[in-house]
Amino acid sequence: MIIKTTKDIPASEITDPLVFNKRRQIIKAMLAATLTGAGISPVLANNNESIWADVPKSDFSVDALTPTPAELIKNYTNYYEFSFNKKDATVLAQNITTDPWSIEISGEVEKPGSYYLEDILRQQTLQESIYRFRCVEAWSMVVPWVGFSLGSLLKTVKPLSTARFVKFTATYQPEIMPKQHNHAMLEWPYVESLRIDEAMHPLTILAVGMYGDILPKQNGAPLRLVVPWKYGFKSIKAIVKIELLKRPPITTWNKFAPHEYGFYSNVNPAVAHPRWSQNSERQLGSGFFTPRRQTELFNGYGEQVASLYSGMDLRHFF
Ligand SMILES: Nc1nc2c(c(=O)[nH]1)N[C@H]1C(S)=C(S)[C@@H](COP(=O)(O)O)O[C@H]1N2
Ligand SMILES: [Mo]
Repeated sequence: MIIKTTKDIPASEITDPLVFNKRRQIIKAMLAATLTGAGISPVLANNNESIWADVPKSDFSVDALTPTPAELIKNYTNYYEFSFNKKDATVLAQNITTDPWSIEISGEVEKPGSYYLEDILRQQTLQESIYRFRCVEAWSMVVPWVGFSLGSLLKTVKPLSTARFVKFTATYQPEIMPKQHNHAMLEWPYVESLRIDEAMHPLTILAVGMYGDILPKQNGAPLRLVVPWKYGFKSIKAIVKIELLKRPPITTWNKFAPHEYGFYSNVNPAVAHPRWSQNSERQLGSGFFTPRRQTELFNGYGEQVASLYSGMDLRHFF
């Protein structure tokens, strides 16, 4: 369902230069209006703490999963543009300006263009998706994301039949992202990609929030990909460009070490990383004596996604 709020908030108000600087507040007001319009509790209008506390649950959200405490998710971040150290990355990421933010969508589409994030949000239905998240480094967590379906966004720009891959590009801002001065190891900006059917799959979301509130900067604000059946590095943060392509693009980690980081990077306990096993994982927040979790094929989402790879040798296409 697409909830339109154009009636509630005139477009003139959104483009007004005075209001321009307050886009974050606009998003809050807009979402409050959206949810009220949908008959959902308007509590959030005055509540700055968790603006999206009442968004409906996605069909793919697993209630039985206990989310990892927010403080752990916020303080254990991989954000290589800022630092290779998880704590430093968290601190340095606070320098990113996420507002205003626009996203270019181009390539094999009928309607390419550049869109302000809040204009995209006005067309999309936000949902909470409680997903498992598995990093290739063999740690994992459970995150209550707030986001919308990537497929639903892609449909608005009308992909051509020639579109077979989706390329995502993260922001490039060496002024505030110290590691982007060095292109020797990783190439910048950070790039990731999905096959078009993976991108259109309803499990695949673009997240703008977590724990009912705006996404913390270190977790990829204002907009990041979340593909829960793949290793975490596929879930690119701070996206500024989405391109639909005929051919698979070169991606950051695959280029850096092709034998270690495959294009697919589906979570698979049977395919070890060349330097460590992927058979089990350390759950963030678990105690010293808590046993490691047995890693599941497709991170436990096999029922939903295994058919995307039927007939493929997952060892070869790792
Ligand atoms: N732009 C960008 N996106 C990124 C990364 C990064 O360094 N830069 N790291 C990836 C990796 S390796 C992981 S595990 C997840 C971490 O997400 P989190 O910090 O929100 O837990 O983000 C992924 N997306
Ligand atoms: Mo990762």
